[in-house]
Amino acid sequence: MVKLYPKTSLGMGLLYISGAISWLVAMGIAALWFRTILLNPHTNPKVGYAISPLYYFLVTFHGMSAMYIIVDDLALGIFAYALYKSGMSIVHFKTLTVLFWILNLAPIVTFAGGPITGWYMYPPLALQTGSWLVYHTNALIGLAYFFLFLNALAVILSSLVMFIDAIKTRPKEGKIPIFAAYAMMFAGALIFLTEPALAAGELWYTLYFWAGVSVNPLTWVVLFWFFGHPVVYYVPFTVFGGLYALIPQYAGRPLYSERWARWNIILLFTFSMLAWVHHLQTFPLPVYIRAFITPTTLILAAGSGLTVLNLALTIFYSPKGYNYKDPVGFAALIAYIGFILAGLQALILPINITNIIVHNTYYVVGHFHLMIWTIILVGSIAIILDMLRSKVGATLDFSSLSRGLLYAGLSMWTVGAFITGYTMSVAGYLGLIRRWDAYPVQFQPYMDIMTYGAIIMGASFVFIALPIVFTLLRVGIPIFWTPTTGVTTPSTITMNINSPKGGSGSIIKEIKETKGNTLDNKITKLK
Ligand SMILES: [Cu+2]
Repeated sequence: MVKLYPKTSLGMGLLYISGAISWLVAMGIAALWFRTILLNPHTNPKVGYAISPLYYFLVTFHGMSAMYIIVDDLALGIFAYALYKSGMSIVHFKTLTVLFWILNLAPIVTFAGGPITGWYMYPPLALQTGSWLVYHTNALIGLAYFFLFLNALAVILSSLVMFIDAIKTRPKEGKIPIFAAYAMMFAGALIFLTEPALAAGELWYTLYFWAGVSVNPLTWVVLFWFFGHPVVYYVPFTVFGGLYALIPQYAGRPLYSERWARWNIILLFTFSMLAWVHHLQTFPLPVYIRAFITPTTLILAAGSGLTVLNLALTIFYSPKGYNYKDPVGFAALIAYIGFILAGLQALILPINITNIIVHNTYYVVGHFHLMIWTIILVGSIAIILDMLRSKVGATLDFSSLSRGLLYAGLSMWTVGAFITGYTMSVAGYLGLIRRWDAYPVQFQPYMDIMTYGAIIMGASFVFIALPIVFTLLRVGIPIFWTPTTGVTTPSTITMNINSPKGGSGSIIKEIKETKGNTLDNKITKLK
């Protein structure tokens, strides 16, 4: 069961993951709700635009809960697990638990005010009382921004504390394992270096409402995107670390090139903080800045390409073939293939000449949702399933019911995601602008398909969530988990020692687990 005050690294990981799942459900409901609104293009002036404020609130809630809460919960939860899996550990359990609750609960005060500012909160609209459905006084809107500031502060401190704990418990000899190394850089350093820009902006807005401090719109935009671009990498690049650990396990061989994977950290880390300028493409930028946008973004894409190639070669040179029949192996593979398809779709975006065709349209929405639905969500699910396996211990494994729900759910999810994502892309290419509830009627068939795809995804999410949530709540364990007999089946005997379950693999796994737990225990005792 998830402990509200965990004392192990694995428990801390599961706490943050539970936060992510809770908010994911809320933001998913918001998405289905505004998708239902979009089934009607509200273009009839007689009817008026009465539903627009609700639509814009749901869109804002959707974006804010994703970017300010869920991605951080997921990245930090995976970070804690990466430490556990690498024989490292969290040290500051009490601090991180308090930070977890601030991170997750503070934004409720903001949402209660009914913001329709969009998650990027651009001035001057976000500084007008009319941009809030419930809060209408300076004091209350200042409070709403202050609680967002507290959320950002908790994110920064969580990543910093976990990073420090990782350094404290790093292996005495040899390199930091690749999973933990990625987590340290992308769920640790990247967060505490870029999130302060958001925190500063939010504090600035608070002071605007509470003390009349003036806000410079262009400075806001620069501050915001210095955070707003890297934030999209908090989870994917941390998940890369997880895939570097999981895919070799299911391919039954070591990673094709660990050296590439390590060098790639430097490339991804540097360029993820340079590429944000591409968010200013509709600003009247000088040519040299435009010339900066395309290569920085494409070099970053090349770093992702290197990850893809490294994993492809690992799968291709697998001695016994990739084990996609395991739910974790299956999810990792879907995340990987989805990432390639979602990445290719995006290549025209950073190029100045082609960006103009699709800028601010559903094409962009299609791009980042395909990324979110594959590498971020399915990639995290692969890691979460692996976490659950570590949690229940080597004597239990997914039951046939769990496997059925996970395969069906993940397949259905992927089908829905590609229907919705590619329809978004096509509609965007044809000129459908983002964030319109009163959109031109000729786009209605596309909107309908997107909504039906989203409903498929919503339904499939229930399939995937059932075994995960029940295990986290420690309900129905005998239904979702069956004992591993300990008798090795022929297929597992011949597999690599890192085989995910059964046979010799389970012994190795048990040793690893004991190692992780002992370290956790030692640290708890030390405190
Ligand atoms: Cu960007």
